[in-house]
Amino acid sequence: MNIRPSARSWVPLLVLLVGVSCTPKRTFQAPENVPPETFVFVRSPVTDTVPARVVMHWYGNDPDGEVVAYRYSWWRDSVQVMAGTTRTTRDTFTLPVAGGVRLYTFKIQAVDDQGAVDPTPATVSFPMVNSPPTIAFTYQSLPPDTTLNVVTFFFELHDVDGDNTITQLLYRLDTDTAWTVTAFDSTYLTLENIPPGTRTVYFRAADFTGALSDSISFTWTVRPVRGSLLVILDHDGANRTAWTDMMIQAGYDTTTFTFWYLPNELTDPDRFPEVVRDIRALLTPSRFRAVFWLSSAPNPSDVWLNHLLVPLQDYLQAGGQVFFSGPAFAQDVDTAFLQTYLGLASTDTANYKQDKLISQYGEPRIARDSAASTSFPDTLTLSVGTPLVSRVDGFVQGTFSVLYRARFGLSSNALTDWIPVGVQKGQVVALTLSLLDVNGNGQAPRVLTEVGRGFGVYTGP
Ligand SMILES: [Ca+2]
Ligand SMILES: [Ca+2]
Repeated sequence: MNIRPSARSWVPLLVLLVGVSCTPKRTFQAPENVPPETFVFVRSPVTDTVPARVVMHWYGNDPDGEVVAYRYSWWRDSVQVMAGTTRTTRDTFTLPVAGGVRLYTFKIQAVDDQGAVDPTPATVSFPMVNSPPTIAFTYQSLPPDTTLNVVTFFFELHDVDGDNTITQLLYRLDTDTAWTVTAFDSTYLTLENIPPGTRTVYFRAADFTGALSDSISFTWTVRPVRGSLLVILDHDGANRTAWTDMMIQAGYDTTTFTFWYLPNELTDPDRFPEVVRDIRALLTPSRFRAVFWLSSAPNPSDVWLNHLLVPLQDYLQAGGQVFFSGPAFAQDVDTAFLQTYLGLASTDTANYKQDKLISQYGEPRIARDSAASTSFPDTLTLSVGTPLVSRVDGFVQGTFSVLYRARFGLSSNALTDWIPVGVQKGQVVALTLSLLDVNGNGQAPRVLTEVGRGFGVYTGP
């Protein structure tokens, strides 16, 4: 098998090469590069004027090569206001159109693969005008008729010249003498320290030229903040009177604490950011030394607590103190939160995840923990009085102090152990029962008294 050309087969090739080299030299004359040609059009409907934000389209042809880039420039009268180079054939431009109608010209030149620039730029001129932005409250985002002195508003803001040209949000309360101007960097605004009473607030938006939107307004009632204790009723508006009575029975003067009712409905996601913003602004130790977070809602997915753990953690880390009382407390609270703030053991977390804690219907018997090293009086007992028809959780292991233990007597597979249902670790006290449900012997209000005394917010006898 012959895999190499034989010596004889090279001969004609050599002759050919020699023959070429013998031909008289002739200068190769490359054809001159033809520059590209550019075309432009504006996609916006050009009526009398176009908005200050405009979409331009263009393209270029090069007869003897390729178009590799485009140089563009914007001119107002004879002044260049913007220029650049791009590889695209479409872009959106926002022109600094201030005041009235101004004539703008767009020039575009294709550049070919030889670096030649179209000597006859494509141009288009049209009158442009800036329009003021528009502002509206986000659908179904308005706060309730009555709030505390912190309220978050959410907005829909638009500008035909480009939403990114909106630069300022302005507001004015009826108690203000002038508009307050804030940099517009989000679609909500949290107002704090609002004076109590019937309030009206006005909002406007402004674009980068200072063009102002119409104003929108909202009127509502602001309740005063009282004392250094915040009592949050979570999904428990129906029991307002019962909780108020218990606070009074506990010895709290109604001027020494502030009620905050979290709305019963969790179903509207638009309300979430509002409540989260408001509670984040409200929950500072300098404003409230302690929080009683109370609920009788049996379904943990209904309560707000689980959705507000981040602001709660911030509050606790800043030195705040919290007492939780509710049947939903342990069922759905993030286990990392329970581990961090109540010392819940990881083994207990595993039990919890496997739903092996107390989670049965029936009537628990509740006892003070005799080994608890707390300031709670041993005589402070709790009793359900009537059978509970809600689930009750408990903790098995952790570094917490046990205030109360419970044992179920009615369930066929009742746990034999007395499981901790009231625990304390530092600045957090948690009772996995609603105090309203364990006042069978009339002692539940005293739990509020003792917890408040420990937190330094109880001012009664
Ligand atoms: Ca060319
Ligand atoms: Ca505008």
